[in-house]
Amino acid sequence: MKIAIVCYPTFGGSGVVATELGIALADRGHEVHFVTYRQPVRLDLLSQRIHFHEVHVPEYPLFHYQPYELALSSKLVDTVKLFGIELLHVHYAIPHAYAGYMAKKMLEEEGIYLPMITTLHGTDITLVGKHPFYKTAVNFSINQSDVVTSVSENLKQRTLEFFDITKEIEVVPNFIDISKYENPSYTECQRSSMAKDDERIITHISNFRPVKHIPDVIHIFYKIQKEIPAKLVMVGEGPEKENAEFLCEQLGITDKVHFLGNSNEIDRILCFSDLFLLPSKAESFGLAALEAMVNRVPVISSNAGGIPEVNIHGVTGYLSDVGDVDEMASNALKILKDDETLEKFKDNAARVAKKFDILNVLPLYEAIYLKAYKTRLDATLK
Ligand code: GMT
Repeated sequence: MKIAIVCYPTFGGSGVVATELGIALADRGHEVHFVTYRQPVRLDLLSQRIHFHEVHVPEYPLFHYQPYELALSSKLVDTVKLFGIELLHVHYAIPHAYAGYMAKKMLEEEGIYLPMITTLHGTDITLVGKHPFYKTAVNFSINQSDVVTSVSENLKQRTLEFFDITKEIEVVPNFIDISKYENPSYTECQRSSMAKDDERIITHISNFRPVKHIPDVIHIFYKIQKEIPAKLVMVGEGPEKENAEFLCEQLGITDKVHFLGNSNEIDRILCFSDLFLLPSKAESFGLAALEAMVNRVPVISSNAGGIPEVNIHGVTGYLSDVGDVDEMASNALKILKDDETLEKFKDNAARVAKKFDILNVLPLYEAIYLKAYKTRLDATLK
């Protein structure tokens, strides 16, 4: 099938999922066309069946806001016509579902029917999408999609609660390619570059937005390092990073915290991590937690949104109410207290992560594509 994928190309879960999905689809013989404003960060290989089409938004002095949706919908129409695209999959509703709908309508004028699948990822519903300024258009474009999917059961329920949805929402969880971890390309884990042998390594990876509760990460670590030798590795960039660095200074723990910035090699960091922290205020799924688990890293998290569908309390880590840093720190110490307990949690994390193997999830997307493709055939026969 020839599939166009629209996503955010930056570091962030929805873009990562869209990219990994596109790569896996191409491996299965589909022709995949990414349409976005920059080459997606995890797409480092443009193979024969993977294409990237850049959306340009030329600056014009009259515009206070550049019309990205307009440029995206135009690019989609041109790409569909030029490459004979049969299906459109947009990741993150805002503004992708809206631009996709416009492209659909323009193509219909020319007798081309383009089925559109919209995957809801999280803040496109819970934070941004339900804002009164966007809600009407988001609601409309979700309902105009041929198939709607959400990355967790919790996000599906939130969507039904916040919006007036007339479409069925299918839950397709995020995934991980387990085979990559069975034969890792990195041979040795460079733990000694980060910490001494007797120190536990705690890691957090995110885009450092307020929703991630970055100060909670620091406070949890502060409590841990008072009890046991430990280092904190902070991976990512974002608006909260500077405050986090300042907080570490205030608490006197700067020498124990490494800020690494954005990284494309998170597996090389997670391979030497003993614990992952995700105290988010909202999280539809928590892909970062799953990436930690597949690397045998237990997770201390909040119980927000869809996290409990991934991190299993008492098995792969522990869940606490948002903001309860005392409980999160004491649960972290429970896991880290001795090697035997830590090993047990590590094994559990890896075992539960296997449930989200791409081999289990890709067929769900392929079935959805076939269903959507059928609507195209039906429309063409009319
Ligand atoms: O929150 C992020 O880190 C980025 C954001 C995105 O859309 O890129 O992530 C959302 O989608 C991810 C992939 O489906 C989920 O794993 C994250 O939980 C979700 N983030 C939130 O709901 C806050």
